[in-house]
Amino acid sequence: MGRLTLTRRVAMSLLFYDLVGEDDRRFSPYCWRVRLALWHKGLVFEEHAVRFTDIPQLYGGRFRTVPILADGKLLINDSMAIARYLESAYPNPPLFEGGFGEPACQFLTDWCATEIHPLVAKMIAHDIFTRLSDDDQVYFRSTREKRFGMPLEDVQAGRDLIRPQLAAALSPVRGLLAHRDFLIGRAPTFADYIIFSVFQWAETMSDYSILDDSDGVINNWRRRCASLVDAHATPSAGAALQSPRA
Ligand SMILES: N[C@@H](CCC(=O)N[C@@H](CS)C(=O)NCC(=O)O)C(=O)O
Repeated sequence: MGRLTLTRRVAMSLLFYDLVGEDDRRFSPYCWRVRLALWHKGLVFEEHAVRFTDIPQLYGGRFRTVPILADGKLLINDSMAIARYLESAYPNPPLFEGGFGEPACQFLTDWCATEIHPLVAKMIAHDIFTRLSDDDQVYFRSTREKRFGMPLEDVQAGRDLIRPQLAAALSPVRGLLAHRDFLIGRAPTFADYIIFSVFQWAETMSDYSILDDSDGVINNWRRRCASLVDAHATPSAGAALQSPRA
C-alpha cells in the first residue's frame, strides 16, 4: 500500500472569527495578526466573518472582541493568546524566533496598543465608519465618539498633524529595520505581523496614506511582509486581502 504524504499540516477543526466591513473588507489589526499567523503555519482553517454587532451573538455572548479561534472545542480570544496557542499546538514553522521571540512579541503588542493604534485610529476613524454596514455604523459612531469625546469627522480632521507623530513613534521599528530585513530573525515572524497588521488595517479602510512615501525603510519592509498576503489573496477576496500600495 502506498504511503500518504501530507505536505501541508491540516487542521480541519480550526475556525477563525474575523471582523468584516462593507465589501468584505477584513480590517481588524488584531485579526490580521492571527490570519498571518495561520498562513505562516500553513494551517488550513475555516473563517467566519462577523461585524461588530454580531460579536455578542457568538458563543452565548462570551466574548466582547475578535479575533476568536476555535480549535475543536477549545476557544481562544485575544490575538497574543492565539499566537501562543498556535505556537504550542503547531510548532513548525515557529512564529516566535529564538528565546526572546515570545516576550518581545508581548512587548510589541502592548506598545502597539498604547503608542501606535491610537494615532492610526485618529487618522482613519471616519473612513472606518464609512466602510461599515449600517448597524455597525450606529454602534461604531456611538462607542468611538464616547471614547474620543468628539464627532468622528472632527477626530479625523486633524490627521495631517498626527502623521508626523506616527512617523516619530515608529522610530524604534525604523531603527531595527535599517539593519535587517525583518524585526526578529531572517524571515517574518509574529513580531513583523503585529506591526504590519497596523498598515493592513489602515490600507483596508482608508485611502489616506498614514506613512510618507519617502519612508523607504518601513515601506520596503512592508513590501517584504506583503508577500505572505500576495501568496494567499484570491481574486474573490476583493478589497479585503490586498497587499499594500506602498
Ligand atoms: N486584546 C485583544 C483586542 C482585540 C480587539 O480590540 N478587537 C476589536 C477589533 S480590532 C474588537 O473586536 N472590538 C469589538 C468592539 O469594539 O465592540 C486582542 O489582541 O485580540
